[in-house]
Amino acid sequence: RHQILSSQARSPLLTADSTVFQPTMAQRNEFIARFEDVVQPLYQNSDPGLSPITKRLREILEYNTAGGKLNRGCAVVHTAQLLGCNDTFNAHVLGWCVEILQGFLLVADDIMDKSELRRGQPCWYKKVGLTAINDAFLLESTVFELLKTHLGKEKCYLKCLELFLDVTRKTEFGQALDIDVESLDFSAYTMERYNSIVINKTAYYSFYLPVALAMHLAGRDSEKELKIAENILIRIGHYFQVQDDYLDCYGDPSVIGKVGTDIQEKKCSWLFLTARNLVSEDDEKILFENYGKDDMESVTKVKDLYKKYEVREKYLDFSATTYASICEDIANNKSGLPSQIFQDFLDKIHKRSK
Ligand code: DMA
Ligand code: MG
Ligand code: MG
Ligand code: MG
Repeated sequence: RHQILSSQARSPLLTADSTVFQPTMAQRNEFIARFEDVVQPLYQNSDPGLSPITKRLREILEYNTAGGKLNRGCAVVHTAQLLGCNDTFNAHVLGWCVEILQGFLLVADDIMDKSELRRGQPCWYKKVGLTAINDAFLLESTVFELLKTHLGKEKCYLKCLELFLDVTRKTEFGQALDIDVESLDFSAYTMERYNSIVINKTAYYSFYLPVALAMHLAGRDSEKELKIAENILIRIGHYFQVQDDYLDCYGDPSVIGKVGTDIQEKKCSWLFLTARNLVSEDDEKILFENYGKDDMESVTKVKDLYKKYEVREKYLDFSATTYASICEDIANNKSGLPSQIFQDFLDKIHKRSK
C-alpha cells in the first residue's frame, strides 16, 4: 500500500487515447428509476408514533442522495452485470445502499470541514443546523435497514453486512486522522500519514465497497479474488482522493458543486505535501504561517506558493504516471475477474473535472 507513490512504471500503450467509459444515460436513468422501489419499505412504519418522522426521513434521503455523480452506486450494478449476476433488483439495492452511506458520510464531513456547498446546493447542516448530526445517523442506519429488508434472506447477506460495517469503520478512522490537525506540527504531515488518511477515508468505501458487494451478490467472491480486487481498487481510490485534493483548490465550484476549504482547515492535502517538499527555507516560513488560517489573504499566499512551485504541473505529472501504472496493474491482474471492472472504474475518474 505504501508503495503507491513511488511506483514509476509506465505503460505507453495505455497513456494515450483510452476511450473514457461513462455510465450510459440509460444505466444512470435506470438506477435513478429504481430508487422509489428500493426505499419504499422505509416509509411503512409499524409504530404510528413514529409517523411524523417518516416525512422528514424522505426529505433527508432525497436531499442527500440527489445531485451526485452516482458513480459508486452505478458501479455496483455495472460490476454485477459484468460478473453475470441476474439479480438486477438487489444490485440496485446495494448500489443505493452505497449512495446512502455516502450521503451519511458527506453530511458529517461537511459539518467537520465547515463547508458551505455540496453538489451545487447548501450543505444539509446549513439548512437544518446541527440536528443534521442525528440525520446523518438516520442515513447510516437506513443502509442497514434496507440491507436487511431486501437481502436479509439472501446467501450473501452476512458478507455484505460485515463488509458495510468494516468499511464504515475504516472510513470513520480515516476521517478521524483527517480532522486531527489542531494540535499537529507540520512535521507530522508525511506521505505515509497521507496514504493512511486517504486509503481509509475514501478508497475503501468509494471503490472497494461497490465492487466487493457486486462480487458477493454474484457469488464470485473467493478470498484470492477479493484480495486482488482490493489491491487494485485501493490504488484507484488513492488516485481519486489526490484528484479531490487538486479540485479543492483548482476545481471550478460551479462544476464540482462545492467550495474548497482544505487550506483554511489545515488539511494534510496532497497539494500541501507537494509544496512543502519543494519550498525554500524562506518560503516554508510563509507556507507554515499561512496554512490553516481562515482568511482570504492567507489562502492567497498559500495559493501563490503553489503557483511559484508549480504544484499544479506536479499534479498533472502524478496523474499521468499513476494512470499508466494502475493500467499496468489491471492488465497484469491474474484474478480471473474481467479487467473491464477495474478499467471502467478507472477510466470513469481519470482526468475528471468534477
Ligand atoms: C471526503 O474527504 C471523505 C469522506 C469520507 C466524505 P473530503 O472532505 O476531502 O471530501 P470533500 O472534498 O467532498 O468534502
Ligand atoms: Mg469535506
Ligand atoms: Mg473531509
Ligand atoms: Mg476534498
